[in-house]
Amino acid sequence: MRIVDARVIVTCPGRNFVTLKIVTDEGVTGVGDATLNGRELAVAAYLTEHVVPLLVGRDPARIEDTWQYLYKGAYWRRGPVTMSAIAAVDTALWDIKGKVAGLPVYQLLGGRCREGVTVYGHANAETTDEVLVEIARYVDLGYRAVRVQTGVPGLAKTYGVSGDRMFYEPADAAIPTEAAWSTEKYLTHVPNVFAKVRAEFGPGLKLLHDVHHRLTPIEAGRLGKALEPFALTWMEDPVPAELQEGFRLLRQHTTTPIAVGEVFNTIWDCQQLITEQLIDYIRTTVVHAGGISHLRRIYDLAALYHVRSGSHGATDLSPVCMAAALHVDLSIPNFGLQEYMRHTPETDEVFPHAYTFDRGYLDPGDAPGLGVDIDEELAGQYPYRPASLPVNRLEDGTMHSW
Ligand code: KDG
Ligand code: MG
Repeated sequence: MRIVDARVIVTCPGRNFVTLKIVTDEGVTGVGDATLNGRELAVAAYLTEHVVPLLVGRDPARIEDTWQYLYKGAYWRRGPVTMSAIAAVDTALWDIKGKVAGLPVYQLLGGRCREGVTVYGHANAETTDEVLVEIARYVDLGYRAVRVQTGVPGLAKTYGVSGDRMFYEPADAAIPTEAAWSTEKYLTHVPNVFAKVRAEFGPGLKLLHDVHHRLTPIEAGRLGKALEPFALTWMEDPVPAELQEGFRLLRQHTTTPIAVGEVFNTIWDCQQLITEQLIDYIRTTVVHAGGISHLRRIYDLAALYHVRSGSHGATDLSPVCMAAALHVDLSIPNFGLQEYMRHTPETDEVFPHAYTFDRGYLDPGDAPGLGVDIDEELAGQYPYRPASLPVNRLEDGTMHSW
């Protein structure tokens, strides 16, 4: 079998997605997600100009060799653009391998390790009273784990709080919108929110919170300590993670579990975090961390060090990525949680998929391959729209982490 074509499809059914579709001479096709929020066209160009010409004529069965060829062959290693492009190829080749074998990809990865993939949803609202209502909505839908974000009194806009509650979309304008940030106001407010949430929902519900890289290690230590009585499942991205050794300081001050990794691209971004046991959950996922092959490598390393998976699953990761993530989630021994922000009906229509949600669990289904496709004709009706992620400044105007 040979690859005869590879198409890069950019579409915007409510938000932008980049998808690679690989076509073989026997008519079998595979899809891979290549979406990099706010930088979509960079990955589309990388694929179109530099990767697709190398794929035509190759044997689609040689997944690892193709990964190594694209990674080592570029000379310029790592980085979100390169790794998202490699991820798309890798994912599409696993899809083809599954279809050729007549098996869902999770069977090729070793089969089921659990009955379903436990997911967490996003409850968000301006006020604590409103967020209690939102959490109850997820509990009614059967969710066992909920991420909780609220507005911060005195700040006009806060990360993770959306007008449209189920479909949070931060990339809202061509030129980045600007928000103001105060660490002091935030640190005073958040423990009060979780005190009320825990009192209302009791000990059974898994609670999570995303700090979105905004604190220093010692500030994060203070927050983690203040949240200990409310037994969070994790505190996410407490600090910007370029400085892996910075987590040592935070770790000395709190037993609140730490999750990190949605912006990581390779195992090298989290090697120290994992091997020094500085984190509890690694949140890399298929599209931004080099595809199914490389993600498995990260999760295997993590398994040795008691670190569990917590794959990123925001709406800017397409249903193709979600499907691929579920096959990995189902088949690894050290699965923790899977983020599940629902896609809009328009997105779901462009990407017909076999995965289903039932009482807090997702299941990839048993269709051969990944069980997801792109309706190219429908995708063509939604042209690309420039959209950037926002930026964040301190109240005096200093640029801060978003
Ligand atoms: O594109 C950026 C989003 O994916 C990110 O802000 C979402 O932090 C996020 C999360 O945990 O889902
Ligand atoms: Mg996050």
